[in-house]
Amino acid sequence: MTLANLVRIPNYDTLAANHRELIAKKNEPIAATNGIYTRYKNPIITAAHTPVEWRYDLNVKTNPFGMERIGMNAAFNAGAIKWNGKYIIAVRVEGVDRKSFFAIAESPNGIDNFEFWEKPCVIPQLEEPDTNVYDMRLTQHEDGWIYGVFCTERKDPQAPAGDTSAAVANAGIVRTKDLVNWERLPDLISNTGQQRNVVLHPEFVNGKYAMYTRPQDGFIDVGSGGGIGLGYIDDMANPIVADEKIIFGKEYHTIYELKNGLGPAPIKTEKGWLHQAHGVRNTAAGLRYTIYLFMTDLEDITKVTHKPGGYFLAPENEERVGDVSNVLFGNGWIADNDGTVYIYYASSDTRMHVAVSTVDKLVDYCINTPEDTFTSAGSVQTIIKQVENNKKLV
Ligand code: M1P
Repeated sequence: MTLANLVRIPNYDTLAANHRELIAKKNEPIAATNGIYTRYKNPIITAAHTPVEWRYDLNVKTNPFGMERIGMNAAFNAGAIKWNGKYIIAVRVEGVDRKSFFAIAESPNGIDNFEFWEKPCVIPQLEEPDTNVYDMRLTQHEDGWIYGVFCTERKDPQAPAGDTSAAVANAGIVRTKDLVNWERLPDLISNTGQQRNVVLHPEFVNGKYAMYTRPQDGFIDVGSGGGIGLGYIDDMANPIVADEKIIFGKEYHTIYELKNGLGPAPIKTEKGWLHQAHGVRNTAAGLRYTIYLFMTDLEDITKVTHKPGGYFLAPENEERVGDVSNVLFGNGWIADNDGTVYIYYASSDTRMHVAVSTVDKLVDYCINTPEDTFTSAGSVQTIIKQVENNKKLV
């Protein structure tokens, strides 16, 4: 018997063994595929992946029943980056207290064995502290920093006395060189109301930082705002976003009819910038979030060049159920040097998954998938055109 065995909660060995088993579990591709991407069977990160030490006081004197002291509710909406040869995700972990925070997890291969680093990220606070932070987008910028742009949420100071839920959302900004020490920069300064789903473009544009935005009138409702915007910042230490213009608006009777927002920073390809976004529509069962792709011009990043119709990824099977059901949300992907793309997406605000494709396939998908015609008759014509073309081949 070591001293640790005597003073540690008796169930520690079981907890640690189960945790190790979960992390070591191999993932496997799901056979059914549309040829565009391959989904994988197991979620890559869940609340159960958080370290035992975050959740349990291991001292038998202060925790005689070996009970969980700090519960974790969900692990989702992760930013991603390949760094020092490892597949890194900056996960939105949510405790049972409803507070989200960021924690880094890494994998040797991008599809399984994701393991959280020892401690969650410490995000320095501004004069007005964040009440809640979530959905970090990581951008390896050509200025040499890794930026994390996330949503910071605070109570709405204009809310009437009895309203204890109204909030104000804005973009918080941090930067780092090691993913451990984070320098906090001022929050985004924009003239377009609240902001969520804000993403930094990886390259300078005419010597300026380019920032994708998502202006909104209210906290949930985008109101007259909405759409994916793009504006420019001279200095990230004074992040005033100027010349903000909507480059991809919401549109009636589409999968982004109610609202949309950019996912991760775009991937540069020979044929243009490859973008991932989420689109939201309303249904009798509530909001439905799906993921879609589009491309913009290499030189003029305001110009959308390819708009494949419909969604790219939508919730399936168990992905459909969770804290906020019928939601797929993506804010992280990694394009490897060999062209493989790891698409990290969250289901129903609860857990993280991976789907794997390639740059070539995703570009082909964007260029050759028919666009939405915005009418049923148009959809029929799109199908008939393909059938007619196919007839020449059989
Ligand atoms: O609950 C679904 C998503 O809702 C928000 O996204 P959006 O701002 O586009 O509506 C975010 O809070 C996101 O975290 C969440 O997954």
